Amino acid sequence: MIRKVLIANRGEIAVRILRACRELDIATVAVHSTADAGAMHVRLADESVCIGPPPAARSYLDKAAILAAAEITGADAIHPGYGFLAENPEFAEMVREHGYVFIGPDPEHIRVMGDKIRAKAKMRELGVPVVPGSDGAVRSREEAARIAAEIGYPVLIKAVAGGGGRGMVVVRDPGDLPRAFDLARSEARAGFGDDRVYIEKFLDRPRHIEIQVLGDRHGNVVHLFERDCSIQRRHQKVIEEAPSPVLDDAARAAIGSRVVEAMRQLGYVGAGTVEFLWADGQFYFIEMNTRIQVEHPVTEMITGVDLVREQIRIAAGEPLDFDQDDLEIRGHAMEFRITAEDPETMLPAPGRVTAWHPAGGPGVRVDSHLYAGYTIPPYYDSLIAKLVVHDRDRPRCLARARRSLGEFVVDGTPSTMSLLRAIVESEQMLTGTYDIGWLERFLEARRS
Ligand code: MV4
Repeated sequence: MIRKVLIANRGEIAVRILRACRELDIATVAVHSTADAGAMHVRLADESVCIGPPPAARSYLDKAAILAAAEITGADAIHPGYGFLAENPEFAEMVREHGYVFIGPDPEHIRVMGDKIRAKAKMRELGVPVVPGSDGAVRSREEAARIAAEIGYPVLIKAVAGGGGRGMVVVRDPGDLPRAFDLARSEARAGFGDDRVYIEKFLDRPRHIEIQVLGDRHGNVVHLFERDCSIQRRHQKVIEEAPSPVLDDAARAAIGSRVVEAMRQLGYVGAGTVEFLWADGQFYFIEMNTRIQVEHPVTEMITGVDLVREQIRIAAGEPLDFDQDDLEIRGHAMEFRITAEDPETMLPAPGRVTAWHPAGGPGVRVDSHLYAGYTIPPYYDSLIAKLVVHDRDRPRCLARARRSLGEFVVDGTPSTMSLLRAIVESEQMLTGTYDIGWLERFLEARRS
């Protein structure tokens, strides 16, 4: 039985978790740095504990401080949110060792999926389609040349310890491979302290489509369809939508059932997201995220499932109270990430919110921790609000998005609002014919 949850996070996701707890009559403990003393999640929580100075390393990443706060307040469980310690297997183990429920997957699954080589090998073993490439790290130029010849050029050399697009080298010509292999290894050694690299077939202009799953402790696993996250800039997602404009029901059911079967065999518990590249009508697994994700609301809007509530219920040992046949896609949803950044340079632009008027009306949801007069601190990521819109179909959803972005006011700090307004007026957004590189090309064209 979970009676009190410590939320080991901040910002909009801390408010989101707090809301789910309140609806379950679960008491809430907020932890905060000195910079977040006046933050929304602190104001709304039943209790709060200051765990350190502003730097994340001294506060939201300080495992001992968080566990001490749980001890002081008598919390039963800890929800890590996303980012910070959400996918840190040592933290998940420490939480359990100290007698608290970790609201998340088993530490071993966090560990496996956090290693891209092990994750890919495990998914291939479980029958999930993966990008063709090397079977693990590649040790020599000769091995690299042999594998590249097998899978065909262009190929991508990826750093095992890389992530978020860092440590990737595209090779289009066999003559360039030896030098590219050495370059990738030296960059990986310098950048991540680990020079292991692996090779994959380079997929040109794919889409990024991810499948949401939930597994309970009674062997039940369901998928909650897909999210199309292809509109990204420098590996930061900007707009996500569900369902994807390119999938039909047959493709959706096929990949969904493959993923569910894999998660069932794995014995996965909790919320998870299996990420794919989609190209030429085929899915290729790239990564799995063992946490709730920023973009989870679009899935909630089309299925009616409260994913954070399900995380808490699963952690409390309760079975899912619905099965796959109960789930269906209702309408269409889009999420727009509003960040306190200069829209041109993408540099963080902290500051004081002088005017705050979130959009509203039918089918509009705003997940945010902002309020008028709030000062956005410079120490953390720049996400300030998620505008999530839903309607019966994609055209209506897009019209609602345009209307919502038009009325949304956040003044006092630069934001990406103007960028989002430009994107929703674009041809590619209208037709849904974008790929992972489209936004960069669109912005480049606007600048030139
Ligand atoms: C790829 C790829 C093309 N081919 N792998 C970027 C970071 C990590 N999520 C995997 N990434 C990619 N892996 C192969 N074999 C293109 C990307 C990629 C990307 C993937 C998803 C969303 C945005 C992206 C932006 C640039 C590159």
